[in-house]
Amino acid sequence: MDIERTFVMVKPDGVQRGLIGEIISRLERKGLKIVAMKMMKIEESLAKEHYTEHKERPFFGDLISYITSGPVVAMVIEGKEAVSVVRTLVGQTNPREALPGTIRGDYGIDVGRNVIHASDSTQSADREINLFFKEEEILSYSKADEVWIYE
Ligand code: IDP
Ligand code: MG
Repeated sequence: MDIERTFVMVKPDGVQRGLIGEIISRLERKGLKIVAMKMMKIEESLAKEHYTEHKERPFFGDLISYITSGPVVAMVIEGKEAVSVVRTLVGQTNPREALPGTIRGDYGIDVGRNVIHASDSTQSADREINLFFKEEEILSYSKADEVWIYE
């Protein structure tokens, strides 16, 4: 089975708007497994490292202010093809273009307030997981429902 790990984060707007539970519920109900999770305030240096691919973009400064503006909930999510499965649940970057039924489609309007982050590839996932979590913070365990989720 193609079990992958991906990095997911409820962004400061998601926390402030009381959407932590809603977002985690959607990931759980899909059948994904949470293998690490913490609430934290992102330091500017970590924010810049996390979003380094966007450092030349005009919105970079606003993005760093946004992501460091309040607590976030960072997670490592595991499952079969978890990277693309979670990106599908999250929806398009611009919430106005994201389909209803996706997290951004249901909960956002502006691209600079799009509620959630999820890694876009397995390489990004590895990089982002290593930025936010130590190896010992990521748990390996079986869930009782696995046999009902995977054939
Ligand atoms: P993603 O979060 O869907 O992977 P990216 O293109 O990697 O989208 O952009 C990272 C984040 O930067 C977005 O989630 C959004 O918060 C912000 N962002 C992207 N494009 C814009 C923009 O044009 N204006 C303002 N913020 C943007
Ligand atoms: Mg991205």
